[in-house]
Amino acid sequence: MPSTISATVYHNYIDGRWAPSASGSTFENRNPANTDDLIGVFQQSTRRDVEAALAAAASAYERWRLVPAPRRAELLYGVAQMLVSRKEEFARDMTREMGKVLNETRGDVQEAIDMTFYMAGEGRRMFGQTVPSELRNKFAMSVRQPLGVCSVITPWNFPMAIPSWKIIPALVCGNTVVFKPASTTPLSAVNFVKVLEEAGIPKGVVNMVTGDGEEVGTPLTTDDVVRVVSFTGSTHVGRIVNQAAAPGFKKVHLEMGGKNVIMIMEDANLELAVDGCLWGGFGTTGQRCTAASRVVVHEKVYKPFLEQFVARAKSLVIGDGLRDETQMGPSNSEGQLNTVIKYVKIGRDEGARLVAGGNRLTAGTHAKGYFHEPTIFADVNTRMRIAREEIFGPVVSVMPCRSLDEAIDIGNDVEYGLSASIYTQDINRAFTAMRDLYTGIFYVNAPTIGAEVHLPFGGTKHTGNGHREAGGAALDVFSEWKSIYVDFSGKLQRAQIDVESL
Ligand code: UN1
Repeated sequence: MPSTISATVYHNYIDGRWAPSASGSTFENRNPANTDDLIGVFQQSTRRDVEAALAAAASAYERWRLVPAPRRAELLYGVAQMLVSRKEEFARDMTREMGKVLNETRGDVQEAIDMTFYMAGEGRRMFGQTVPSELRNKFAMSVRQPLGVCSVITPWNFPMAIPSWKIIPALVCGNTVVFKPASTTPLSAVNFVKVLEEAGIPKGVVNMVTGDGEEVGTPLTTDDVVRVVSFTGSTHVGRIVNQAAAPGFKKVHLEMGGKNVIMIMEDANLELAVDGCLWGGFGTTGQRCTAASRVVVHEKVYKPFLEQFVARAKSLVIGDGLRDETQMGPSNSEGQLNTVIKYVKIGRDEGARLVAGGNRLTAGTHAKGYFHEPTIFADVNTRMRIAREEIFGPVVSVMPCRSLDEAIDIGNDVEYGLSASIYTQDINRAFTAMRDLYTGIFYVNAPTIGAEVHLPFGGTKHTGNGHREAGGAALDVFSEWKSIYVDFSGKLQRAQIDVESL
């Protein structure tokens, strides 16, 4: 192991100060494309650190909630502009710690920019309702109010975009935040929080605590001060978060797993569908919740589709995401790579036909990273675990079907419901699938990835718990309604009882 002595040490951000954890312990952040490359050393925080951060957030809330929303939004416009000017630097840092290729990390920072501009606009909207009262000389309206302290727990696959989806709408609505980033991508979190600090977000309004999921996550989901928990990650951990937060009746927003399907009909433009499956299946090394890990193909075009898909997957250039020629980077961590390896074995044991990849890459420039070949299993059926369980890696299961109805049945036959897509030229089929796939996101003639920030993002069934983030829907997570009645009649008027005669 190379020495850590010269590594940059990064701190927690609590009440406007960068400070080490009370524990005195740290953890290393290493490049998944080359584990000799030590990116930095981060704080292994304890419950005490989290409690300090929560106290800072609770105290800052009393001032921040009263700052007019358009003024809060002005600061956010500043945040967006700073992200624009530092996009390239942040993308490079992100590729180094997360592994995905530079074009994708640029997209990740861009998604944070888009979200921040969008939400800054909400500072002058955040519409409520004004409605007529049933009584004379009475005024009725609804307004959005903030909730208080929000815990934001985010994954490593979109290290800046996903934190922005949560932190920025929380702030524009007038809440304060304690943010726990994933332990394999804390540098992007530091970069983001530094921008918030430099843009003038007051102390205590945003706090960041790095460290272990359980040690840091438990107080974030149970402490009395917390009113909202917004979590993106696995369904397994999401259930723990939900149960931990339930006794305190916290508002819990969960964004969890996916087993997303691309359906290819016999009339589809096959070349376009192959492009979509490569991007949807192997983009971000398959590490998106929206990744297309299942492809259902009409039997009439099954063979030609598979030939093209396999040939194109085999020709993908795998390597360090910072190199121009790389098309697919490593898995984010050893644990993630081991999950991929485990599922490849499961697929083989289940009798699926391995038609591309299947191996870890360990030679030459791949020797020090978590690289794995893009892998395709053909002739998969719905009972196989590789067709049902989220792998979060470069493994795609291809399944034949005989009709649109069968494709839809297969598409829906998983516990998740995030994203789905259909390739067809037939508008009737497209609309039928659009209606009948029970997912939160649907695409026609495009893969399952590529959501834009101004529409709701989230899924059905075990993917979510009924909330959506992004777009106007994010405001529903980070605010709650207050209905207000103003009686200017000067007398007691009883709703439902004092009915006026005409
Ligand atoms: C995720 O997969 O965790 O729609 C987020 C997309 C991206 C966001 C994905 N804009 O694929």
